[in-house]
Amino acid sequence: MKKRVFSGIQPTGDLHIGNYLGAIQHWVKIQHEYDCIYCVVDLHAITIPQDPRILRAKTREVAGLLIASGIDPQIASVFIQSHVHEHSELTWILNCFIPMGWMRRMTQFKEKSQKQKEEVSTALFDYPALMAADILLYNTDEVPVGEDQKQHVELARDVAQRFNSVYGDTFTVPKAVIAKTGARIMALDDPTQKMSKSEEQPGRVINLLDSPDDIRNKIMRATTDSLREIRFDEDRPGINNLLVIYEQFTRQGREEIEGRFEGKGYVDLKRELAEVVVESLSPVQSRYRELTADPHHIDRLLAEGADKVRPIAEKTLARVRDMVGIG
Ligand code: ATP
Ligand code: LTN
Repeated sequence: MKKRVFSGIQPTGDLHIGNYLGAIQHWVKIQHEYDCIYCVVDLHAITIPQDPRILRAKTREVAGLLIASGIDPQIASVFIQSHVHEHSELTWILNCFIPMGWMRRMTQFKEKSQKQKEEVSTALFDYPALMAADILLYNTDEVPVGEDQKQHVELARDVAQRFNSVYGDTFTVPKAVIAKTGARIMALDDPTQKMSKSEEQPGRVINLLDSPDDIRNKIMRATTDSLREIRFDEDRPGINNLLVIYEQFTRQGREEIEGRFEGKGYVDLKRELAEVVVESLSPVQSRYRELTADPHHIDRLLAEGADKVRPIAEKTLARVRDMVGIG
């Protein structure tokens, strides 16, 4: 029996090379080894205000890009969170078992809510409970996520253990799997900030659907420093970030890369990196175009994805309802 992996991604903006290198590439790689379920989490997206038309379009775009990046819907399952109603229902039940104190410790809420102050939704506070429901519905063993989501996965783990100790074995206790270093891609114009989907500043982020010219322009304008040497060095975040992107796309060793650029200038590195990124994204972009040529095709794939995972969710929820004594 293969171990079950579950992960999710929010359709809250344009997917970028940080998402690709830090998460999607890894999801593609593990799909043969694990029983993988990948979810586009539209219910999480609406914890902050969204334009309905854009949300619907982005949800399909993100799913399409996951598949175009190499996630094979015949091998892994790809679906939209709101297509499986069990996510919402289990969230409510878990809410009844999560102490306020645990939720108050969640650092992401503190950061995100600062921007919106009193306007912030109740659901944003409850975001980790929905995430716990996502994970626990599918008897998940492992959850590949970035460092920033580790605390949420640990909450899911704590809830599973608490529920199991009250009612007897119900949930598989999941564990977070954090990708190794090098996976954190920084913004091109400010390498002290993470490259992020919700950024609107042009020049910051390389999106997976950017044209070759946009990619070249953004990389040529990326912030570096006034030194000369091309070397992996975390104290020089600009040049380090460009080298990490080069490393991640080419899969070459660090010494080999430093050797290649010895005696060369930043412009040479940027030119070569731009071509590497353009060439790496080109097959993803053409698969995406093929996949979306018929707009109904992706919807069919997503309906099939939901049909495939729904029975697992239904079974877990039926057991939970029974244990809790509702219905
Ligand atoms: P948002 O700005 O909406 O928080 P995001 O771009 O940070 O979006 P998430 O939806 O939070 O993206 O993340 C999806 C996946 O991509 C996660 O596994 C996350 O760790 C990974 N990821 C996001 N940004 C980066 C980045 N800059 N470098 C590496 N991995 C990243
Ligand atoms: N919160 C995550 C997305 C997410 C997720 C999940 C990840 C929602 N549900 C379940 C793993 C498992 C994020 O912002 N990256």
